[in-house]
Amino acid sequence: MKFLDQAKIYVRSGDGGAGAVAFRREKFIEFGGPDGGDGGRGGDVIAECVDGLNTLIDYRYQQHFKAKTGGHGMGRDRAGGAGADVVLKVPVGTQIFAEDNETLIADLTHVGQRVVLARGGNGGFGNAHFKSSTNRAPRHANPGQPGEERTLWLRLKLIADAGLVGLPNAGKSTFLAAVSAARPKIADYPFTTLHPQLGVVRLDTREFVLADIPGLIEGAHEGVGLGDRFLGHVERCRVLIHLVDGAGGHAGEAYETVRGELAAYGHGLIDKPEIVVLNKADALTPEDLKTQVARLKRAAGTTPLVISAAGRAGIAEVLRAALKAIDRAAPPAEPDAAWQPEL
Ligand SMILES: Nc1nc2c(ncn2[C@@H]2O[C@H](COP(=O)(O)OP(=O)(O)OP(=O)(O)O)[C@@H](O)[C@H]2O)c(=O)[nH]1
Ligand SMILES: [Mg+2]
Repeated sequence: MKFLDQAKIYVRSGDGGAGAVAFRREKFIEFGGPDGGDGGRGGDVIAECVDGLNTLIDYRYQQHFKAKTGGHGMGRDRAGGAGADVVLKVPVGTQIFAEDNETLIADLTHVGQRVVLARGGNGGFGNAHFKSSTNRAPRHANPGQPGEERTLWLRLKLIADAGLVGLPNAGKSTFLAAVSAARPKIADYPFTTLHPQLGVVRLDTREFVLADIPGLIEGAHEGVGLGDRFLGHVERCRVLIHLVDGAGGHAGEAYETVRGELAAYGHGLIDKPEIVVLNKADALTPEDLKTQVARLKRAAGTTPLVISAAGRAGIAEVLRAALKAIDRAAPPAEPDAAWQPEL
C-alpha cells in the first residue's frame, strides 16, 4: 500500500429540505386546513477512525465529499427524508486541521472514534407547522437551512511505541528488519527510506510497535534532505531509539546533529526517553570501537548500547531497554477535547 500522510479535502454537508405549502383538498371536506410537511435534515460529513488502515492514500484520489440534501416536505403532512451522511474512514492517528493547516480540529486516536466535520442543515417547517388560532391557513413554509462547507487537512501521525531516529545510513531499517517482520528497503546509500515504516516487535511475551523514520541530517528542520516532514510521526512515540553509525565518522557529532534537529523541531521530542545505540560494531576494530563508544558517551551522557544490526548482535538488550522505557513513560498526552463544529 502506498503511503501518504497528508491530504487536503473539501467537505460539504447536505442542505436541509424545504417545508411544503399544501392544503387538504378532499371531496366533501371544506376548509381542510394546511397539511404541508417539514423538510428532512441534510446529511452530515463524519470522519471515523477505523482499523486496518495506515495511510491516507485514498484521499489522493478523492478529495470532495458531499452529503445528501434532505428531502422536501410534501402535502398530506409528509415530511421529507433525512439526507444520507458521508463517512470518511481514516486510520488511527489521523489529525484533522482547519484550512490554515495549523488549527487542530480533531485528533482521532482510537478505533471507532467519530467526529462531525460538517453538520447537515435542518429541514424547513411546512405550513402545517404555522397554523394557529389566528392564522388558520398559513401560506408560507421555511426553506431548509444550508449545509456547511469547509476545506480541511488530514494529517496522519502514526502511533508507535518506539521510534528509530538517526542519520541516514545508520542502519535503522536494518534494525527494524532484524526485530520485526517488516521488510523495509535497506541499502548503503543515504535516504533509502523515504517514508516511515512500522513493525511489530515481539519480545518474550510482550509486543510493541516500532517505527522506522527516514534519516535526519543537519538542517532537516529547514527542509534539508527529506526535512523534518516525518518527525511528526515521532511525536506519538513514547520512546526514541537513537541509532548512531559507528563506522561512519565521529559518533559524538552524529549524535549531536540528530539531537539538534529534534530540538529544532520542538513538540517535546527532545524530552522523550532515549536509548542510545552504537551500531555496526562488527565493522570496527576494537580500538575504533572504544573511541567511538567514548565519543558517544561524552555526547549523550550515558553509556551507549553497542550492537550490530546486520550481525544481529546485542539487539535483545536494546529491545529490553526500550520496553522498560515504554512501560515507564507516560502514555502520550491526550489532545484537547474533541471539537465540534459551531452550528
Ligand atoms: N557492517 C554493518 N553494516 C550495517 C549494519 N547495519 C546496517 N548496515 C549497513 O548500513 C547500510 C545502511 O543501512 P539501512 O538500514 O538502510 O540504514 P538507514 O538508517 O535505514 O538509512 P536511511 O533509510 O537512508 O535513513 C546498509 O548497507 C546496511 O547493510 C551493521 O550492523 N553492520
Ligand atoms: Mg532506512
